[in-house]
Amino acid sequence: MSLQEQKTALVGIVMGSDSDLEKMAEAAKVLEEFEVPFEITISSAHRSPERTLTWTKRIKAEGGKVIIAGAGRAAHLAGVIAAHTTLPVIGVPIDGGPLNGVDALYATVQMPPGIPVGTMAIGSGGARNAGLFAVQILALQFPELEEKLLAYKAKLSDGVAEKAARLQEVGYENYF
Ligand code: RP5
Repeated sequence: MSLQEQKTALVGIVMGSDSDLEKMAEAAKVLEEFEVPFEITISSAHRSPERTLTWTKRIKAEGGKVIIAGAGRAAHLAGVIAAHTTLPVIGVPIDGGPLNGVDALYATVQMPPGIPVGTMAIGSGGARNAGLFAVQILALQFPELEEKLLAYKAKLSDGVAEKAARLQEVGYENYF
């Protein structure tokens, strides 16, 4: 089945609270950019454990291939989800609390051996990378995503060259 024929979500995005949304929206933006069907919701490992479990099971049952989970503070969301599924789980530590996301980073990345969570950087940059990482996983199955990823990387590279060229505009000699 091609990506265009895909009717249900390939990626499930979940976050612990609506206070995470501003950061986690970056993951959603990437999936929109790459036209990957996804669904997004809020569920908490601590406040709504049953809802989290039901959502996790449903995503896989309906054909989801990757889960992105973002949470702040004692961020157990990605780890709990990983405990309940064989899908790859990408964790995003959110910098919402007084420890600026270092708490969430440790909670997300320090999984016990046996239950991996692919942990991204703290905050919106990590959420963006989570979206891209999900696309890279899906590109193994959908060749059109591989094409789009190559174009994306070429654009990134062009952007660097443009920035270097602008150094001349502010008086620096551009050697490369
Ligand atoms: C975590 O606690 C959530 O992921 C959020 O980052 C944090 C605070 O949640 P709220 O008190 O803003 O709802 O579980």
